[in-house]
Amino acid sequence: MAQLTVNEFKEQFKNMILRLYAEDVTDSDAHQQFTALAILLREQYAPNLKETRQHYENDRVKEAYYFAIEFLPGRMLQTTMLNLGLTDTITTGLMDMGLDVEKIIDAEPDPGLGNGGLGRLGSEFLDSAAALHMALNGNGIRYQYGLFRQMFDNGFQVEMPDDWLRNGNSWEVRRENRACLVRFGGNVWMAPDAFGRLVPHYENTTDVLAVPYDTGIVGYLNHTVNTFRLWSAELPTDPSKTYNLQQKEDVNEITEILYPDDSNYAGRLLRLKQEYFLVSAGVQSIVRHYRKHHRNLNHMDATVAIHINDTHPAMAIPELMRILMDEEFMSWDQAWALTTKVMSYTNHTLLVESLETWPVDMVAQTVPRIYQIIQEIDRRFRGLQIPVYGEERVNRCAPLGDGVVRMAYLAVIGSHSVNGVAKLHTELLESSVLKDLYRIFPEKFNNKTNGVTMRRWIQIANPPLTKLLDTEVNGDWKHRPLDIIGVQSFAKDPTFLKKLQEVKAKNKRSLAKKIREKLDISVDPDHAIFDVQIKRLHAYKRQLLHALYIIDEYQQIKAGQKLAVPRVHIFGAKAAPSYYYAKEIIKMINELAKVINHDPDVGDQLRVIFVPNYGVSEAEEIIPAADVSEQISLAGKEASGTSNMKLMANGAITLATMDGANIEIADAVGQDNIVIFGMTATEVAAYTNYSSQAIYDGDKHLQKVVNALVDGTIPNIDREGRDIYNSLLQYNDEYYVLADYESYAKAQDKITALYQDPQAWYQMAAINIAKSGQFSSDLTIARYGDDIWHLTRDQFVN
Ligand code: GPK
Repeated sequence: MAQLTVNEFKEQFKNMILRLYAEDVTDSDAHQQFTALAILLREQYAPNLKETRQHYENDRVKEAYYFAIEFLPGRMLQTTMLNLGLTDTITTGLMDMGLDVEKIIDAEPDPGLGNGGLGRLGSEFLDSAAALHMALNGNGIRYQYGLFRQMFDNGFQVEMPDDWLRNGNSWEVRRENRACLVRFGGNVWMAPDAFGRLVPHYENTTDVLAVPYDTGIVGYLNHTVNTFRLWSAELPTDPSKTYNLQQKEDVNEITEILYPDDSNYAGRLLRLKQEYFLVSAGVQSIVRHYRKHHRNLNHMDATVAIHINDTHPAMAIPELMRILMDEEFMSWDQAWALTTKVMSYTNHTLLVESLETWPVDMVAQTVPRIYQIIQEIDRRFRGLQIPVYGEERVNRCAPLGDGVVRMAYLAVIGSHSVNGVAKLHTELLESSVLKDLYRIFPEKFNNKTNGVTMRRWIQIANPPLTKLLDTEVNGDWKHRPLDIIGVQSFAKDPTFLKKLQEVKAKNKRSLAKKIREKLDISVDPDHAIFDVQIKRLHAYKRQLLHALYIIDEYQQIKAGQKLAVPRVHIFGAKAAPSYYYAKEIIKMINELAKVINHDPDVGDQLRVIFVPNYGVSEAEEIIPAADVSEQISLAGKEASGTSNMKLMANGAITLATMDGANIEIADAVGQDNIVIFGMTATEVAAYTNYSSQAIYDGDKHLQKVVNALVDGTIPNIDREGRDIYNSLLQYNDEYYVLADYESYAKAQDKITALYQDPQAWYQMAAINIAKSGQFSSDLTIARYGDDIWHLTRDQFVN
């Protein structure tokens, strides 16, 4: 761990500003100050990064590589200071010099290299693994443009490019000396080489140079610094070749943009190229690294594990097969045995529309050798399994079928471990989405419920709560997340609960201040319930259900009733640019917000805040201030959810359907400390004769609420209101919003009732915090390490 006094830091910082910008600190701006700090911190941990690498290499430590097409690292300044134990030294130093620490923190771009939960989970895992001395490396794509910046124009979502690298990235190190060539297209045929071995011959391929950029992932107060590697596509440097403009563009575009679609499969050629680019570069570099110390790859599984995060990197399987056979001359059987031992796969979704299937022609043309190998995997799978399980079942779950490559099936067949991300999700994979393969390979399937890193979501996002836990709770919750259970012993202690209430009040005031400054809307932090729904905008997540309840409240106010407790409804959500319906919901909520926030009849009773550009940094501001956590997806649709865990850890009460990890949260806190509503997954599955019209016809109250979409209550949404209304009635309400409405409204009323007894409310909050330890990603990643990758780690974890 770094040792640095405040004075030494100030000296080093001033020198850094001078060296970088030839300026005095007093003349520098926040961005320069951030850059200087980042470089200074990088220098601090560089020796540990080197030593960690050497330790893994020299001591033959098994390393796992987490392949993911998305990561959402969040800003890294505060986490790095925290993990190096330098937060106090540096903030004191900066304040001594009269600098604005908050402004410096805000000057760091928040890398949007992912869409939502899936990308964020990968980054949480890297943070947790480093904290536990686990050798886990990240492998991803260095998108030049991250997820679009969202703005609202007249209530409509507008997407702006996220040029996050504009001012450079001080955390990364370009390592051109470790670049690899990735081959696309052309023709390939098998023919004997000079030794008579059957090897592929290629012609007319397009070769792309994959250049890695490495960032250190600093372990929490330990010596471990792991590597997070992002690949960038460039033209090969071969001086004998020239390229025209089109060729240059074709190469550059591979890592130019992140696909902005969450849980929705687009089937575009460029995406296929991104996927192969990532896995080919990543697998090649792993093999090359391994080969430094080994004469052959025969026992690679002893020190290498490759994890396929969702199906996007599933071509890692045929890519490793390719290298083992074509370059290392292994037999198919030996290569296959090794590949399946090295590979493991996590599924993140139950939505059929998000399961990747690539047209065979596209795969054959883009990565011809990989396609040949997939064909052989398919042929052998059929040959082996049809005699046992029959043609019908095997046809249903083979890697090739209906003219497409079925990536999830390929991933299951080529891995030794397949996991879902919450108990219910894993059960549903086994019983529905992957049931045929579960029948064949039951031993591969296991559950790993998601987790979140309390370092970012409590220690950094919520300093007042951190302080309270530090002073009141025994044990070492920062190292042993389960120790946070200590809060439970205060759940009936009025003094503690009062303090917890003050913590929440403080966070709500800070958020209210930011809302006023940035959005020019006043909210009342001292009386209102802060009711939060933050996640991607998706029909299955049912932001619409929440919005209908807001309409309901508004109509009550207009009818002359007073809300028992004022409410501030806070949304944060980006919609995929091509997801028309989701964008209509955004427009509708924004217009609803406009009417409500400006209606004098409403007074202070109701506010609707749609925070633009929701991302990791916005989450850090919102989550500590939340009273209510909306987790209201249609049961059976949300694989896990992770904002549910972050919010409970910050003392919000979960308002939820029995979906994803909500079920495990309910089990942990007990029915008295969570508000559950709506149909269960089993009830939804059994509900075959659903008629939204019948529900509407039978419920006068609901009719009035739904009609507000089309009767002018909300201005400026002629088209959107009509489309949403039609989705509910004409198209029979695919996500059962109306079916769950009554139950949801009752649950909301229950929240209002509970909130009026502060002692009871903060007792629930305390129990939620106390039980949140089991959702720490430290525990989750330890289970991946123990059960799937077989990594060693520090013993210091519950
Ligand atoms: C799942 F399939 C996908 C996807 O493409 N993107 C994404 O963010 C999410 N997810 C799930 O929707 C969440 O329920 C889950 O908590 C998260 O992945 C992490 O597993």
